[in-house]
Amino acid sequence: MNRVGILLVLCLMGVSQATVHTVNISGLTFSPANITIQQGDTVRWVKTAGVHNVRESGGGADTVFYSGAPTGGAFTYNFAFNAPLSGVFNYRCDVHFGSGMVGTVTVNAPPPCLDPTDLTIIWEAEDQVRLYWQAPQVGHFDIYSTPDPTLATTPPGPGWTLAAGVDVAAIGQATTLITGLSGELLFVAIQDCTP
Ligand SMILES: [Cu+2]
Repeated sequence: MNRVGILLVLCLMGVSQATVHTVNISGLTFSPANITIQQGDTVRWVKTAGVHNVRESGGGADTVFYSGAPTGGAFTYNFAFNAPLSGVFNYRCDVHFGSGMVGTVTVNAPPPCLDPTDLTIIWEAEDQVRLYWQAPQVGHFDIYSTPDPTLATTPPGPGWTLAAGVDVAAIGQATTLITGLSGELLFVAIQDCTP
């Protein structure tokens, strides 16, 4: 049998629900002082009293976030950590950082999406294929197959079969072997990139 293996790669970008994380400014502390959020989330600093502000500690013209000069009374300051922001952001109160009034926001970025050029399909036998990742990506990939080429534009749905689930746990190469195949097959790799 003359096999046809066509590999399609889809990256599912689900709708990620952005979350608002509240940091209370009370006394000489940010509470919680250290938080971890997902890229796209917002941090809301809430102050009810005292002369304080919020400034990302990098300082200078490239300061990522800054609530303005310290003021008394109440304020609410929101900052959305949208792409491409990621990593650890140190911040402080300009008045009281010497007394330890500092905090951090750690922003987790979603995993990079699968690049189709990093994935190849190799027929190793009549009934088995190896999918080969030259992968700078990590994450979980679901591999679906179908014998019906007319379904190629609508994967995965009715007529598609889950052939394998692959966890690529580290940057580098990864392969997976799918056996017990029959007929001409199309393959599709699905990565869920929803943060
Ligand atoms: Cu302060």
